[in-house]
Amino acid sequence: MLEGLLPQILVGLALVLLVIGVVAARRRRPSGRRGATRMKDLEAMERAGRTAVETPTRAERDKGEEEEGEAREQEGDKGEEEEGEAREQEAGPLPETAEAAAPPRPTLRDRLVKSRRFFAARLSEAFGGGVDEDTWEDLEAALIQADVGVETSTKIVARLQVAAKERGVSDAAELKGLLAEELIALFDSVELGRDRALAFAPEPPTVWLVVGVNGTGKTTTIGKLASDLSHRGKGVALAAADTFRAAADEQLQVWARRSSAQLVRHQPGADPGAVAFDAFRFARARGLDVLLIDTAGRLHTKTPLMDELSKIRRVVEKEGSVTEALLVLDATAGQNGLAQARKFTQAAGVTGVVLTKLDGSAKGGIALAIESELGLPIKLIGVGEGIDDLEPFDPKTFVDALLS
Ligand SMILES: Nc1nc2c(ncn2[C@@H]2O[C@H](COP(=O)(O)OP(=O)(O)O)[C@@H](O)[C@H]2O)c(=O)[nH]1
Ligand SMILES: [Mg+2]
Repeated sequence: MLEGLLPQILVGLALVLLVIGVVAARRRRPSGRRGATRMKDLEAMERAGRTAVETPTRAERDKGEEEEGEAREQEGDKGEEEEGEAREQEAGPLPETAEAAAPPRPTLRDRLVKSRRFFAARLSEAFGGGVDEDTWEDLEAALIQADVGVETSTKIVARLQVAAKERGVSDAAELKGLLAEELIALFDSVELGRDRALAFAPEPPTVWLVVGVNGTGKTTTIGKLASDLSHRGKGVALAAADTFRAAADEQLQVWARRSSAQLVRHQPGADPGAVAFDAFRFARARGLDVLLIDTAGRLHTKTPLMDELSKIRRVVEKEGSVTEALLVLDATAGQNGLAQARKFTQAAGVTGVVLTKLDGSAKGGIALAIESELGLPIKLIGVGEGIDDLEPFDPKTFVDALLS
C-alpha cells in the first residue's frame, strides 16, 4: 500500500522543499528596492508620529510639500548651470556612492557664471599683451559694457593706472589682482559710511518696506527674506499692499505658506496704506518680530505710485517705524535701474538695495554703479528663483566670485 503512495509522497515533499527554498531566497535577497521601500515606510511612520505630537499647521504642511517641488526645480537649474561649469573644470574622481553624487549647493561663483565669463574674456583681452595705452582703453570699455557706468569706470581705470605704475605691475594675473583690490576698495569706501546689515527696531515689530518697479523681484525677495527670518526663529507677517493686481496677493500667499509667515490682505483695489496699517497692528498684537510690506510697482496707477509709497510709510510711522525701505533692482535691467532708483530714493526714503537676478546677468558691474553713483548700499543679492537664493552682499566675496 505504501509503495502505491510513494510517488504522491515524493511529489508532496518536492513541493514543500520548493516553497521553503523560495521563502529563504526572498529573505536573503539584498534588493535595493525593497530596502528603499522599507526606509520610506520608516520615515513615513516617524513623520506620522511627529505629526501627531507637533500637529503642524496647514501652512507648515504646505510648506513641506512645496519645498519638495522647489528642491526638484532647483536641482534642474543647478544641473544646467553646472553643465557649463563642468567643461571648465578638470574631471575629479568618481563619487563612490549615489549619495555622494548629489550636487552641492552652488557657490556664488557658480551663480555669477555669466558675469564671470564676460569679465574673464574681456580682461584677458585687455591685460594679455602687457601694459600700454590699449590696456586701459580696453579695460574701460569692458567695465562700461558690464554696466559699471562711465563715471565709475573712468575712476577705476585711473586708480588702477596709478597703482600699477607705483607697484611696477604689468603681468596679467597681477593686474587682475590689483583690479580686484580697487573694486573692493570702492565698495568699501568709508566716506559713504555704508552699513549693509538690515536694521531692526528697538521694539517689535520691525517694519521693512519693499519697493521697486514691476517684475524686479519684490514679492520673491519678501518670500526669501520671510523664510530666512522664520528659520532664525522670528515671527513674520507679510502685508499685501500691492492691491493693484488681484494676482499679487495670491502670489504673496504662496510665499507666506512656504515661509510659515502670517499674511494680512484686503480686497483688490483697497488702499495700500490701510493694508500696511492693519498689518502693523496685527503684527504688534500677535507679538511678531518683523513685518514685510509688499508694494505695487506699476508706475502708472490711479494714485501716483510715489505718493502711495510715501503714504504707506507715513501711516505705519504713526505707531511704529520703518527701519528699512529696500529698493529691489533687477541686475539685467542695467543702467535703467539707476534712473528708477533715483525716483524711488526720493519718495520712499530708500535705505538699501536688493540686487536681484544676478544669476541671469552678464553685467554684474551694475553693483558698482549703484553704490558709487547713487551712494546706496547693496544689502542683499538675489541669485535665483528658489527660496534660499538670497544672500547678504559682501564686496570681497562678490568681487572674488566675479574675477576668479
Ligand atoms: N533668476 C532669478 N529670477 C528672479 C530672482 N528674483 C526674482 N526672480 C523672478 O522674477 C520674476 C518677477 O518676480 P516678482 O517677485 O513677481 O517681482 P515683483 O513684480 O517685483 O514682485 C519672477 O519670475 C521671479 O521668479 C532672482 O534673483 N533670480
Ligand atoms: Mg509683486
